Amino acid sequence: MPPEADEPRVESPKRYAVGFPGIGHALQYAYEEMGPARGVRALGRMNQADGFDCPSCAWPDPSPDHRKTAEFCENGAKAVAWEATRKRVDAEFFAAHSIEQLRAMDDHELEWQGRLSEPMYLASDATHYAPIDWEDALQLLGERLRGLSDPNRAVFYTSGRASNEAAFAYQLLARRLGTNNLPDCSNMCHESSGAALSQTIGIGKGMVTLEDIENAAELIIIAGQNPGTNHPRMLTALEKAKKRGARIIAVNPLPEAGFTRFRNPQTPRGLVGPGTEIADRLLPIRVNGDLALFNGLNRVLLEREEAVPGGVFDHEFLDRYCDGLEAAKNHWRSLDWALIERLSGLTREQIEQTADEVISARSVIVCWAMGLTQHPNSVPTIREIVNFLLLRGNIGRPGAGPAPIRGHSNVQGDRTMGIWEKMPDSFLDALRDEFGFEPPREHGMDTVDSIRAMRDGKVDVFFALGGNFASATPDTAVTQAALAKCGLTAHVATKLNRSHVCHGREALLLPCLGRTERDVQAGGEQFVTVEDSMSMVHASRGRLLPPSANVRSEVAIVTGLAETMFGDDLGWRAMRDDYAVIRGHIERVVPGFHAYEDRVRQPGGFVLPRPPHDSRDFKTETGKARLTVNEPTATEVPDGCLLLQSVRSHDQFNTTVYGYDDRYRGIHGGRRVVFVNPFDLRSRGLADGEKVDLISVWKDGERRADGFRVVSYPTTKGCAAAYFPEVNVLVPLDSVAETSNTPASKSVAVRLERSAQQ
Ligand SMILES: Nc1nc2c(c(=O)[nH]1)N[C@H]1C(S)=C(S)[C@@H](COP(=O)(O)OP(=O)(O)OC[C@H]3O[C@@H](n4cnc5c(=O)[nH]c(N)nc54)[C@H](O)[C@@H]3O)O[C@H]1N2
Ligand SMILES: Nc1nc2c(c(=O)[nH]1)N[C@H]1C(S)=C(S)[C@@H](COP(=O)(O)OP(=O)(O)OC[C@H]3O[C@@H](n4cnc5c(=O)[nH]c(N)nc54)[C@H](O)[C@@H]3O)O[C@H]1N2
Ligand SMILES: [Mo]
Repeated sequence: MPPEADEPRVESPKRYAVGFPGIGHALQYAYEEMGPARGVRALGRMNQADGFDCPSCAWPDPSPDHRKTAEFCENGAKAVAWEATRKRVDAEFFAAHSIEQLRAMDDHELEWQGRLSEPMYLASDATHYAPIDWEDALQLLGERLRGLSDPNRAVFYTSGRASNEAAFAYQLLARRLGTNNLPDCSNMCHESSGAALSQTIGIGKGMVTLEDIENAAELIIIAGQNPGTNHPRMLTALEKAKKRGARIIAVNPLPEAGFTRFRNPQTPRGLVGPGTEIADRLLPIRVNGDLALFNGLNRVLLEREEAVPGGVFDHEFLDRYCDGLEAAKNHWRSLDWALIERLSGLTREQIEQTADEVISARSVIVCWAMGLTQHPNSVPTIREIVNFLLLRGNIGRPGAGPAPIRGHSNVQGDRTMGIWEKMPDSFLDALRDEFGFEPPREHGMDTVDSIRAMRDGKVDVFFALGGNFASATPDTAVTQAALAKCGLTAHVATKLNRSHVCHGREALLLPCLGRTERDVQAGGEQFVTVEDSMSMVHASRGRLLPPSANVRSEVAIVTGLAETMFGDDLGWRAMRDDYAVIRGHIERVVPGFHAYEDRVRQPGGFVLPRPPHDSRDFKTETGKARLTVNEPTATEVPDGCLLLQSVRSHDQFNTTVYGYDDRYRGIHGGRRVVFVNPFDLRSRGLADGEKVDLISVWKDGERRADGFRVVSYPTTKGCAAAYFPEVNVLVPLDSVAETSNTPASKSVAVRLERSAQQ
């Protein structure tokens, strides 16, 4: 039986990350799920030049000559163990469990059941999924797609684990059908980063390499990111930076464990020694206070520059490469410190002290993740960070630049491959020239728009290449009702999840190979390719045996479906037989992929061009990097409410819940907890350990989530935190970031009410 969640037990938060307990946990998972032999084999091949890419986060690998024998982290090991489990979900399992029974299971229990091992079909009004053979499944899905009155009544969702090859084939299928409805998890993730960076520096990706962090940056600011849990191998890079004298400032409403102390599991001293202090300073910002903070920092930089002209700004860089400086300067001059302090929750003194550290550093990197991207004002916030970097020429030279740290292992690659509802015409033209059909030009729907369309009865087929749409999206009740309105929901997946039991009138489950597994097609054994957070493209080759003979690769499923719909018109069969054929297409369609096959076969792969980083070439409308004016704002919080952000525990990967502990924050055996500052508890007459209901308050009404144990915790006053996806039910569908349309899942005003049942 899966372990059950019961009353969460709370102890004091950890002051250090990793070390022996971390390694122990990783190996325990590996052993339980895979058995010793398969476990050792799997972990030994992870992130090696001839092995598979870790299916967990998108942190880059060191260059091949610097890799350790065990180049993985605790959470990567969990991800592999979870995928390589020996448990199976087959026809027998589905015969024994009705949809109703499956719905009663929580997210952990659903995935814990094991690997999906044969295709399944749920007929309309049926109570159980029943087996279906592959040809019939693809035929049925193909017929439903071909039968649409309008191709825009189909939605093709992607989660960021799909390989470049699968993603390319998938977007080709959608566009061949005639729609750009290609929402993806990125719409909920780094879309705000992509939008802000495209507007200001002309490319929506990070401009920093691992070398920049490890060997060159003098100051690294980490805002809205929890690397100890979500990008653990980043701590190794930060430790290297620290050892050569770099300073690190964390900006976070929570004092996350990775910032205080890191015990590097890759070195013997790291396991037992005192560890490295990672952050020199933590700025305990108010949730959503970053736009005000960076405005304040820029204001101080301007003041210091005006006091000593030429002492702070990089005029040569600003004159030659940037525009918009004068308007931005006028804006910063007009700022009101009282407002900055109120919105950021930081004092002018703290901001001035930080600015002075910035001025004494010759090179500065700003890293960020979901703490900055999931607010209504995320796009201006990130633009203000770009301003901050541009003022001192901190882009396009060693040790400097913006570093959005990506989530899913190939989320950046999927976008490069055309998984986007708004791909530019240049991409669509290249697709037309390569394949000889006219792709649709009208922009498609992103994640939030897709939910709206489903809710309004405008979607007949929802098809997902991975992910867990029903749990990962906002406004859970609305989204799940929206999914039920679709004619057919079809999922290519490795494990059972909420989206498979919150289905349309009919549903299909198409089980696929995971990244750790051998993929043999007619043309022999295949490998796939992925792109990490720092634009490195490299190969990934699975080594483990597939979970059953009846699962297919994502590429085989997508191209097989295309063949049932269009015959072999675009050469789908050849793509399936040999993925090098797909890479050949990619090479001709996507810029930066010349000699793809040769270069990706080199150990470590190759890096895609990043014009601002490589040659200070900014492909914006004006050909210059753009300074912008971004008024300081923060999410409104009605009287008596707290600003709730949703975070990941140390025991989950997004909606995949490995277990009920969050070791670093001192939580054990449960996930329904809410972290609140002791001051805010006292002022509400609440005490640690009591149960509260969370009520979100937004202009369209209230939403509630019941029964959360209060944890008295050193988060910033006025703020609270709880786990994603438990609190997604509180996030209003229409509460989104301007421009990027990303759900504002870290800016939710909530009221706490003592639960009736304690
Ligand atoms: N083990 C593991 N690894 C993962 C994932 C996982 O679930 N588990 N998910 C992957 C994915 S898809 C992603 S996108 C990344 C996510 O990586 P993170 O962004 O690190 O993930 P979150 O848990 O959402 O953490 C958000 C952090 O931002 C802080 N924060 C919240 N609001 C604010 C704010 O307004 N301002 C500031 N300055 N900070 C704020 C929170 O306290 C928290 O430390 O991780 C990837 N890696
Ligand atoms: N409140 C709140 N909501 C959030 C967030 C937040 O911070 N707060 N974060 C957002 C972010 S950053 C993201 S990226 C999204 C994540 O949204 P998604 O990417 O949709 O969700 P995941 O939980 O990563 O998907 C897990 C499922 O993927 C399937 N899977 C795993 N491996 C594979 C594979 O190799 N192939 C296939 N086909 N399927 C596979 C399994 O069936 C598993 O159940 O959630 C977003 N939602
Ligand atoms: Mo993400």
